[in-house]
Amino acid sequence: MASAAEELDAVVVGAGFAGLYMLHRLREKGLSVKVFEAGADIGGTWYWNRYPGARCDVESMDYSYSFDPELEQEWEWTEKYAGQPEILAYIRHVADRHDLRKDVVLRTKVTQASFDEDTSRWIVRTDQGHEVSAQYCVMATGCLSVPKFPEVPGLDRFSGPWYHTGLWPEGPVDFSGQRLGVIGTGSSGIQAIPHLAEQAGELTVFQRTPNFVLSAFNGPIDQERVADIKANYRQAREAARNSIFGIAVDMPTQSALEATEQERQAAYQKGWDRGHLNAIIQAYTDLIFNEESNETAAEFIRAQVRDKVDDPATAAKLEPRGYPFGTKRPCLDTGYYETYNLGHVHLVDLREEEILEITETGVRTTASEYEFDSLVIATGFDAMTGALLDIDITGKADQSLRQKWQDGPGTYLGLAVSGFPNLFTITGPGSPSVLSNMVLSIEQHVDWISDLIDHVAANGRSVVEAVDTAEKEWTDHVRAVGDMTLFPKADSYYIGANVPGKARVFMPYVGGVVGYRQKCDEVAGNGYEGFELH
Ligand code: NA7
Repeated sequence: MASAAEELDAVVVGAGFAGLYMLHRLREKGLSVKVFEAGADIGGTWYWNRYPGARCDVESMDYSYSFDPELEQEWEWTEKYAGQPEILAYIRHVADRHDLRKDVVLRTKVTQASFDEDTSRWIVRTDQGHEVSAQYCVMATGCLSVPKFPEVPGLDRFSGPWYHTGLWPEGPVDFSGQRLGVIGTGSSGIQAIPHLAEQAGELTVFQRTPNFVLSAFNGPIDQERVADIKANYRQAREAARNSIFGIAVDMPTQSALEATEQERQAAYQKGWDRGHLNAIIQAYTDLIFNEESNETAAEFIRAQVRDKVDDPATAAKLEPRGYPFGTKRPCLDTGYYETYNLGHVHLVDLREEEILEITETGVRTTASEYEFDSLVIATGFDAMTGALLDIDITGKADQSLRQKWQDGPGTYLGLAVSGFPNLFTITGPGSPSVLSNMVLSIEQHVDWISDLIDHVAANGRSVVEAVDTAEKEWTDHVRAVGDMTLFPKADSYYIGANVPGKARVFMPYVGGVVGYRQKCDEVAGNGYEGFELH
């Protein structure tokens, strides 16, 4: 255990993709850094989400660090979309390669961070009794790291084992022959369900909102494509940086309504066959802005559902309706819809019957009582702000972040918060974050923060703080851009709708990775306008 008030240059909270790269960059400058990580190992999201079928929905060649060109060449991904074990192995490899583990304290949760105005330092405390004092505090806590549970009573009473997808145990879990219930059909549920169906004797899925599920067409990685990317990795990375979602795709030039029905079908089919999260949404310029255009893509996907699911009544329940395509994160699947053609897999539509409680033996709804041996809870996360507000963070004048963000998060560029000097949030609310290739956005944030820290030192100062007016202006801009799109029309975690009582505010910046990067570079180029140095 650390001695009381150990003095550091920086504390980083979280040892996932973001925290590990931040550690690397800060240590390169010769700063003393400690990373606190709640998990028993490094990896963040990829440590916790080890449910069967857990897989990235960004292609392996894109979802990887770019800062180490040798690593880029050496590492060999085996699949188009890497599974959780492979991504975790990659993160561990990077940590060993750069000797990062020695500064990571595992099994340790940061509980409190307070800015001491007398010393201009952060005092950070953990559940293991650490108390450290640091000039900088970097929150690399992840956007999807605080699990959300169903809002119905009784999970504690259920007599069988239950598992949240985001807190999956390390050891093997065997559902062979069991009566298994799954609550939730977001990416986690959709990835897990085909695997769970292989084991379970009877599998019952509780669906509240049907999702738009695109086929991943996953498989062994295309070696020709790998060779091509590796030969031109710098250009490939640059293209990704200059894209909307941090993944380079051909940019559309036409509105969906300008195309004929036949042209649209061909374009959507091409996007579908590509097996890619953004290929359909970026088939036309206006799918995310215009409901009528959006509906043409939505209907194309519904037709795929009808095609794949044998029973028309089940297909009708699975057809996504009630919100525009793309405004809740679409899912990439392997065999999801086909799973409902198996005789032992049942779908309960929670728009027809509501869950009232979880009982000792299963789930009771307004229509029926279902008995289970085990339950899988795939109900997602308190996204974007959950992990930040989980920590008791106090800035200047004893203002708490929880207080400040009561009506929704306000940040400058999603990176900094006024009143909280020398505190940075990697992929924080107000940055492209969950609407982008996270690894790419993480690298951009870490590099930018790292340059800002250099700037502070080069100016002989020790404190940097976002200016209140710059924060307000940026936060208004984030909302205004969100309002130009169809995103606010869905009850998504992007808008906090999945957590009862959470302020309904659109949190990620949807202006695109390329424009966001330009803005950050512009701010830096103008002497870090919107920040004050002390
Ligand atoms: P998501 O995408 O938030 O999905 C959670 C799912 O759980 C979704 O279908 C929810 O329905 C459902 N849910 C949530 N609460 C309940 C209750 N109380 N009752 C029934 N169903 C409920 O989380 P995931 O873990 O699947 O994916 C998170 C991200 O990981 C994903 O976006 C990718 O980036 C990877 P709802 O739609 O809210 O009606």
